[in-house]
Amino acid sequence: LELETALHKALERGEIVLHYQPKVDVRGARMVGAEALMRWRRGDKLVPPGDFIPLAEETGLIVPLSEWALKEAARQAKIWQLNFGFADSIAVNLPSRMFERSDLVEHIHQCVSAYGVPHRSIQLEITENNLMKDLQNVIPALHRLNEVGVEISIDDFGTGYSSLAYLTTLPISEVKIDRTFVRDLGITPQSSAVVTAIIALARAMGLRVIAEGVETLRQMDVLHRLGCSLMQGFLFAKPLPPEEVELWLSQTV
Ligand code: G
Ligand code: G
Ligand code: NA
Ligand code: MN
Repeated sequence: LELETALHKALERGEIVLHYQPKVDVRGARMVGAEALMRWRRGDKLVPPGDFIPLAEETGLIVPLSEWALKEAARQAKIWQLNFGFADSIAVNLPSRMFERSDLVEHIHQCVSAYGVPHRSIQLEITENNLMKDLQNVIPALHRLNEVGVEISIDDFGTGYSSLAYLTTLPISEVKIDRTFVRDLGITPQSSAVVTAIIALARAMGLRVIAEGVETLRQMDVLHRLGCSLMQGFLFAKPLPPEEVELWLSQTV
């Protein structure tokens, strides 16, 4: 309960911040977007999301936290657009609770309008498991988001049990190959079989495919050879405070 109260106050006091992990196109080593990841500045410590997101999910605080993250991402997109000609999107992770809300699309509309950025400046990541867990609420939301130009990326792809035939009917733009498959690339033949299949599936469905958790040159090479050139991972950059992302933006735009 103490942590719950502290987290609630943290949001009010502006102690929650977003860090951003660049998404890279290895053809040309260009940054092509970024994923926003929450941090809690608690005193002189930076609390990682693993230490407070689960509690936020249990208590429902994840809803105001996510609403704040959407607004903050729109604000950051505007700054980068103005100062660096940033034309890509910032991805925000959305828990399934946010898809239960009938006003999700309206809230996103308000966030982008408040800062005067296009809807495509915000991308949403939803995990494959959350997607499949709540299709009834998620599907109508995906359609409405697609209509206004907010792209959806399926996070942790390959770890769930989605019906692939079913997925082809959803308005999604991108699948993110889960890091567990990336980790074992070049180590186990199964991982490259899975990655090959995901890339073929994404192609057939007309989706972008991005690999997360890329840590080594070897993983990068295998992915590139298999036809995946979009990547994210410690090999390129860890999640960075905005000032450090700006070093990337000033070099690559
Ligand atoms: O940044 P890090 O690797 O520590 O993130 C750990 C976990 O916390 C990841 O599963 C990530 O998706 C989740 N997470 C980080 N930021 C957010 C956020 O803004 N919203 C939600 N729902 N989850 C987040
Ligand atoms: O899928 P999810 O949204 O949980 O991914 C975000 C998390 O992944 C963050 O906690 C981030 O710090 C972590 N992450 C990002 N790049 C890498 C990487 O190359 N290796 C590992 N192990 N974790 C990573
Ligand atoms: Na994610
Ligand atoms: Mn993921």
